[in-house]
Amino acid sequence: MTGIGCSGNIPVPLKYNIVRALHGRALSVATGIKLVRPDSEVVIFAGDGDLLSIGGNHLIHTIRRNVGIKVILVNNMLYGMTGGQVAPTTPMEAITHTTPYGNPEPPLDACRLAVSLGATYVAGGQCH
Ligand SMILES: Cc1ncc(C[n+]2csc(CCOP(=O)(O)OP(=O)(O)O)c2C)c(N)n1
Ligand SMILES: [Mg+2]
Repeated sequence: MTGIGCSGNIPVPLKYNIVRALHGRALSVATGIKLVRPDSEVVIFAGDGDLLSIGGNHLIHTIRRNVGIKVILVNNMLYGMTGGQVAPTTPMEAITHTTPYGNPEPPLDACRLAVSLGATYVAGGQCH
């Protein structure tokens, strides 16, 4: 499964069946696939905007339901595909196209959110 965003291109070269859902809805479509095909391995690649902003509601309830899917949240701390707008993960004071004077809002910690909702496995990493 992929969301819509730069990160949605990650699985494209892989030889798997790939479904692209509407921006923010990858979790819901993946839940449907897993329920219909419980023996399938369902993995989502999607961005921080996709999973935490427009799809934030779905993230909460997908974790709560624990249907057995894996989510790779690719956090580049903004909306990359649409040109670099502020996202819920953008650090405070960061300059983006929509925060030219610096982001006034504190960022959301996706790993802590997932742990608080009872996700069975949570890990975070950094690339430089
Ligand atoms: C319903 C809907 N709203 C808005 C958009 C426009 N849109 C496309 S990609 C994107 C944000 C992508 O950001 P992110 O999910 O963080 O992915 P990135 O490109 O940073 O990897 C938005 C808002 C859309 N395609 N569909
Ligand atoms: Mg992003």
